[in-house]
Amino acid sequence: MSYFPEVAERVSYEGKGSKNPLAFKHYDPAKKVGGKSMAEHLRFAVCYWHTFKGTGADPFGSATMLHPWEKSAEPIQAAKDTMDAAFEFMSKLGVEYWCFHDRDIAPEGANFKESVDNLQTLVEYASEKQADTGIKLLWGTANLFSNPRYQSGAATNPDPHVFAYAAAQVKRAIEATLELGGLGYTFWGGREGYDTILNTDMKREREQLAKFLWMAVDHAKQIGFKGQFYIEPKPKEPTTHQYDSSAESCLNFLREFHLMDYLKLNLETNHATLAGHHMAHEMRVASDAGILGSIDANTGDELIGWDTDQFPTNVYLTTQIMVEVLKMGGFKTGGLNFDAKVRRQSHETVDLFHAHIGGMDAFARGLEIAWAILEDGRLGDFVRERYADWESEFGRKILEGHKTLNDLEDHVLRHGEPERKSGRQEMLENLINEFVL
Ligand code: XUL
Ligand code: CO
Repeated sequence: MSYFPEVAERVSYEGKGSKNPLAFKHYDPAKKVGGKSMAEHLRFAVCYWHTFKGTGADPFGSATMLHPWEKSAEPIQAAKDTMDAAFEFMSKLGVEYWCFHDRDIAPEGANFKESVDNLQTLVEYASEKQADTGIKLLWGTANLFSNPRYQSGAATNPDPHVFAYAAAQVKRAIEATLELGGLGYTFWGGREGYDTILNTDMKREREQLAKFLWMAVDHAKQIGFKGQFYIEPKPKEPTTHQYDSSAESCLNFLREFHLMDYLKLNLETNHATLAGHHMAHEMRVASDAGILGSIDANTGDELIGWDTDQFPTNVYLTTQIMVEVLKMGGFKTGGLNFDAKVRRQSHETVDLFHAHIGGMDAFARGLEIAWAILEDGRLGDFVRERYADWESEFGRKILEGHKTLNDLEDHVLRHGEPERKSGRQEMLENLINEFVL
């Protein structure tokens, strides 16, 4: 049985002139960009939660997407049907990776034991599907935010019983990820923050979160899970203030609790903009600290203030992202996970193909442009030249600690006013457009 009859075989690359909405115009998986294929550079992943479980519901209205794979009244059957649909979709799209939350793939049971059994049933089912299709798990995670028990947080809950529940759930989710050969495991602290500081002991809650992560690190060691752990920054929503609010706040947290060697960042574009930053800024922060791990590829809406999780189609954005990815030498364990959902009115299954094809094409084009910009070298040369005086004897001596404030005052008295130099912002924007346009 096919859930996606509108796409008969695998979506193919037809090139730029194609008018076929179900073909790639730029993403040619085998095409080499600087020695590596597009597929190897981009490492696309489909996210289970939006793509197969998303309903189109918003704060003003109920579901518009009634998926054919969720028709069965029997929850495990519905979960298996959803898994069939997922692997059919991913195979037809030609992506190599997927990502899931425990509660996306298997329904929560009447008690914890039943939830564990449900998860195990679906992990075994997924394992067969992975073997049949060759599709691999980029990362797994646990949903520690939907169930009412987590209303006041999971690891950061005032009640250690809830902490224990979340810990047990994470233990099982890491084990599921290990069983599926996952390359990574993500912690997004859905409700790890506060709604009001009036009822919150922030110091204690952050310490609890650190303890929780340390316990996960220890458990991973104990069971032989060698995948990469990530935390995913997001400043707000659902809570007023999330503790992992930005790349910089995550770095502060990881350094404070000595976790730098164990976690990298999974950065999401819409989360960056909610934090008041460009994605390129968040990526540079993580990359400079050596902990840029993976990307949740989406985008926000310029006019709506919440996390709209739209598919990325802006080539300027994908170019900036790929410049940072190439500069760090490419993904190691991470990839580009489409943590994105089709709009409420795009309720047909074919819309899922349009959305992913558009995102993949935008990133393929962004990759080519980014490669060309870096190969051209003028941008890098400009930045290097801008700081060249720090490589002079005078500059180096300051940084090496051989100059005092007295020495610098002498320098100013001797040399007077510094010469001002243009930052050349407009020239550089035009340079980028040479490649984008
Ligand atoms: C929420 C979000 C999550 C994480 C995984 O904004 O991005 O879907 O990616 O829990
Ligand atoms: Co995300």
